[in-house]
Parts: sequence; C-alpha cells; structure tokens
Amino acid sequence: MRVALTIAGSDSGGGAGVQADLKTFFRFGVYGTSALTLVTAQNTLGVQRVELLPPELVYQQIQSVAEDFPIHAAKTGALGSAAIVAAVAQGVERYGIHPLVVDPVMVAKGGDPLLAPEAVRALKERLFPLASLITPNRLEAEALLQRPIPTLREAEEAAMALLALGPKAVLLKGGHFAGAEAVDLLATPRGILAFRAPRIPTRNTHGTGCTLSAAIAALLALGKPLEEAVAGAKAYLTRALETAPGLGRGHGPLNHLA
Ligand code: PXL
Repeated sequence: MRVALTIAGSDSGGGAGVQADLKTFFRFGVYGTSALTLVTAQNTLGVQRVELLPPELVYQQIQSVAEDFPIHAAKTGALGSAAIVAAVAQGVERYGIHPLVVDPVMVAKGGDPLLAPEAVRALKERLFPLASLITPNRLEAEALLQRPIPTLREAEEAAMALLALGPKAVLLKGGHFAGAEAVDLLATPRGILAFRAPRIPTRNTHGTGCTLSAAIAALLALGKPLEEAVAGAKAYLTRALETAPGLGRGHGPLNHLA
C-alpha cells in the first residue's frame, strides 16, 4: 500500500484541513498519515478559534512518521507561523520527503487568517525550494507576488513569475477568476498547460483547496506523472462539488466519497 503524509491544520467541521486530506487519501486507496500544525474550532460558518502547536511538536510528528513509514508523497496545508514553516522545511529536508505539494494556505474560506503575514516570507524562502508543486489560488498568488492578478489573461505570466520563486511546478487555480469554466494553469519549465472544468454553481466550497492538493498528493503517491495527477485531482474535485451533501448553514463541505 502506498503512503501519503499531510502536514496541515485540524478543521473540527471535517470539511477542510487534515480531515479533508485523510478522507481524500482514503478515497484514492492511499494510506494516510498526518502531522498537525494547528487546531481550529470551526464549522461551515467560520473559524471560532485557532491555536498553533509548538513547532518542535510539528517536527516530531514528521520524524515519528518518517522513521517508520515509507512516505511516497506529502502535502502541506495551513502552517500558522514562520517557526512552524521552518520546522516543516527542516523535517522535509532531514527525511528527504518527496514529492511535496505545498498548498500556500493563508486564510480560511470566511477570511480568517491561517498563516501570519510575516510567515509568507518563510514559506517562499524555506518551503518553495523543496516543493514539487505549489497550488495557490488567485488571492494567495497575489499575496505571494505582491501585485493584483485581475483576470485570467494576466494569470499565465503570474504563474511563470511564481515558478521563478523556486518550486518545480505551479498550479495557479482559477476558481477565484470570472468565467463559466474554472481554468487552472500548470506552469513548469516546459511551459504552461491549462486544465478546464465547468464551474459548479454552489456555496458548498469549504475545503476545495485542501481536497485538490490532497488528491494530487495521493495520485503522486500512486506514481502518476504530475500532469495526470493534476487532471485526475481536478476531475475528482468537480465530482465532489457536484455531489456535495449540503451540510451546515454556511459554506458546506464536499462529498469526499465522490
Ligand atoms: O482551506 C484552507 C484550510 C486549511 N486548513 C484548515 C482550514 C482551512 C479552511 O477552512 O480550516 C485547518
């Protein structure tokens, strides 16, 4: 059995974070392990509280998993602080964890911060050079590049600029741009590929980013090439959105069984 590791935060509502990642790994038949970075008290309406775990405890969870399991792929989600980013980078380097998908989570769906502003620099300097892929949405890409990306037309150039920050590949997600299709751009040194899917009109979008990056990590753990992993993950996300169970009174979770 193939093994994946998620290094991310807990969402008590079960729609995002580590809970979404483990459900997604399971759906792809991949054994899921985890290193928790922070704990949220959260539901579909918002985040009521965030507590960061000690960086050295984050490192130790990575150590415990890596010293006993083969890790065929990993992903990172909410990391909280610059010190946690540094601990994660140290663990990834020490145990040669690869391939690594870095989802540069900055805020939760309702706008609550999951990464300190000063940690963005640590993310770029420490973690991006270790990443096989980073998966920013429009808002995260704008924060990383310190400039607006108003439309899909500017997105290609933005994806290439993000690639220059050091990751092996960039998936600039199109969910936050206008249009009938959700177009994600995959930038690699070989050029740009566009992945298109119909935009699903729904408010049940809690955990879409977590779920996509977890599905990519699962498919990489199964040995798929990057382009195939991205295409397969996007198809899964579309099905999970289409069949969302409609739980909660806010932004509801996806159907991870899709
Ligand atoms: O979707 C980003 C995200 C990541 N990690 C945790 C979250 C969220 C969004 O709510 O709660 C723990």
